[in-house]
Amino acid sequence: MHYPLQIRKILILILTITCVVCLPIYAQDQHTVLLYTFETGSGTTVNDLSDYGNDGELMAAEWGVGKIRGGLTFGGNGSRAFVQIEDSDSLDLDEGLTVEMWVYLNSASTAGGTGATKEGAYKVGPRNDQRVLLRMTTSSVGWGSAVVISNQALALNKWVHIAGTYDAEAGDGKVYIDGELESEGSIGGDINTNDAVLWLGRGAGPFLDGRMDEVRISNIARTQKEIQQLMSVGIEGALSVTPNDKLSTTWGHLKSRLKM
Ligand SMILES: [Ca+2]
Ligand SMILES: [Ca+2]
Repeated sequence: MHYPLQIRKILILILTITCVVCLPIYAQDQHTVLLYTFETGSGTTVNDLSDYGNDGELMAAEWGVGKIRGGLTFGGNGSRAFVQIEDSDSLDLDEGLTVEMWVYLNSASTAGGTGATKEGAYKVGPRNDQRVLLRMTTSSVGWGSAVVISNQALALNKWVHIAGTYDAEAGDGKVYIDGELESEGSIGGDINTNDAVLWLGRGAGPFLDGRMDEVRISNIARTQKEIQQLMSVGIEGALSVTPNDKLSTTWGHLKSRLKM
C-alpha cells in the first residue's frame, strides 16, 4: 500500500508509541513487591524501593561490598546474621513468584535456602551442596515435596546470580543460575500464604556465609528474558529508565528523524 508521506509518518509514530508504552519496565512494576539495592550503607533498616514498603531490618548482617556498589555480608552459622522483613499481604505470593538475587558464597550452607525464606510458604536460595533450591508449600503439595533444585552447584568465592520462579496457573517451578535455566519441575497448586516473617540470608536452621546484593521479589513468574535484563543493567540501571523517559526520548528522536 502507498500512503502519502504525512500519513506514513503518523502511522510510524502511532506504531512506535504503542511499542514503547508496551515495553516491560524491568525492575519496578506492579508485580515487584520487594526491591533491595543495599545502598544505604548505615543504620539497621534496608530500604525497599518497590511501592509496597517492605523494608527490612538487619539482624547482625553488616553493610559491605556488593555486586554493584554496596551489599550485605553474612557470617554463617557462627554469627547467625540475617535480614528480617515483617509479613505483609504483598509478600503472600499465592499465584506465582520470582526471587532474584546476586550471592557470593564463602562456604556452602549447612542446609537449604539461605537466600530468601518465608518459612512454610516459599524459599529460594543456596543449599548445603551449593545447588540452588526452590521450595514451597502449595494447595497441592507439601513443604518437603514441592521442590526444584539446580543441576549445577554454585561456585564459591564468586558473585553468581540466582533466580527461582513459580507460576501457579502452569504449576511449573524453575531455577536459574546466571540467567540460564538450570532446572524445571511440575509442582501444581497455589502457594500457601501465612503470617511468617520473610528472611534473607537464612533458612529455619542454616545461615548464609557470604554476601548478597540486588534482591527483587515479584508476585508473578518472570520470564528468562526479564531475569537476564535485570542482571545485565542492575536495579538502578533499570529504575533510571521510566516509561515517560522512554516516551519522550523516542518522541524527540522520531520528530528529528521525520522532521516534524
Ligand atoms: Ca548494591
Ligand atoms: Ca501474610
